Amino acid sequence: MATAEKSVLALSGGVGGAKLALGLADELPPGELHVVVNTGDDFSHLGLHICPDIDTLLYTLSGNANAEQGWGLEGESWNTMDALQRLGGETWFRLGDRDLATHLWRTDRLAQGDSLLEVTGALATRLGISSHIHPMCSTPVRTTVHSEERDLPFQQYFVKEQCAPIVSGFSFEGITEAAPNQNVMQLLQDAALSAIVVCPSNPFVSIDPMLQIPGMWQALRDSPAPLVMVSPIVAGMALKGPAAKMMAEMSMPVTAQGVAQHYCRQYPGLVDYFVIDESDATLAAEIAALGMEVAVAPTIMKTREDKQRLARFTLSLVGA
Ligand code: FO1
Repeated sequence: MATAEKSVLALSGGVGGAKLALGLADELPPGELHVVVNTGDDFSHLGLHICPDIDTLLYTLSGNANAEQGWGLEGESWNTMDALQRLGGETWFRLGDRDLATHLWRTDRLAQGDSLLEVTGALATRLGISSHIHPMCSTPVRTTVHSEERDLPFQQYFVKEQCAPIVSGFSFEGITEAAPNQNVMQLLQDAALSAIVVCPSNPFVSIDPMLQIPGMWQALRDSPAPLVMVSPIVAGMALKGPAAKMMAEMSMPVTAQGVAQHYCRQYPGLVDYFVIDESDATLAAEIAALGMEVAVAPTIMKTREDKQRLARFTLSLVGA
């Protein structure tokens, strides 16, 4: 996939990452943003192929996301779930009536032999999205959460058990056989790529699955484009989701520095610039000692303007 135009590549999980992806899409000319998305949260449920992070990106970038809930579509109705409940079916994972259309359409297209890459591209086009959304790979990778008592499939941990089990680690079934999305690999070698932005997503269950696909993190490190990462931990709390709880349970410091240390240890030389929130400014020197340029900015994204401001900041850091 040769890109004549300039481009920026973002790595994103679901809600937190999609916020910055939206800011980047707003700030860049149409078609310049590429987003590689975690598929470790995907699962098969009620016979449907569900891709939560891809759908959060699709709905956010097309302006249809339920911002309050953090997942699914705005203005959703729940008639199917109500009917399913009456039948005694499984309703712990809430699929809205309109959201169901996405899962039905995707599942049908996959059954007809299309790849997840093709199906995702078609969904983005039909939703009027000019950015390019790339699933991290086409073959199934499934995140397993290891807790003290047992191992749990990701959605069971996250939704059914509301992140209550104490985690001791994670594994990604299918990762060793997974091949990185070739469109992403080509983009990483393209001179037109001006920046790689790692959005403030969960390091362990959103970003790690992407980086651990064989060859992926090394290709990101070796790309001529500089890599900017935005800390998902601000003032000892996660911007969204269970990242802080997971860090505490794995005896890691629950700080932006703890996040930086994780990436330094696992992926040496990957991160060029690490963006921390103003409230964490005192950590800058210690993080810089890990071998990254540290930049301080307001990173909490409540409004659309907050998202655009952080996007402009990350892009300006690398002159993109
Ligand atoms: N998250 C929930 O907390 N409860 C749900 O019932 C739920 C349903 C759901 C349906 C479709 C979809 O695409 C996402 C959904 N999510 C739900 C969100 C999702 O499980 C998580 O946000 C991600 O996997 C974590 O990034």
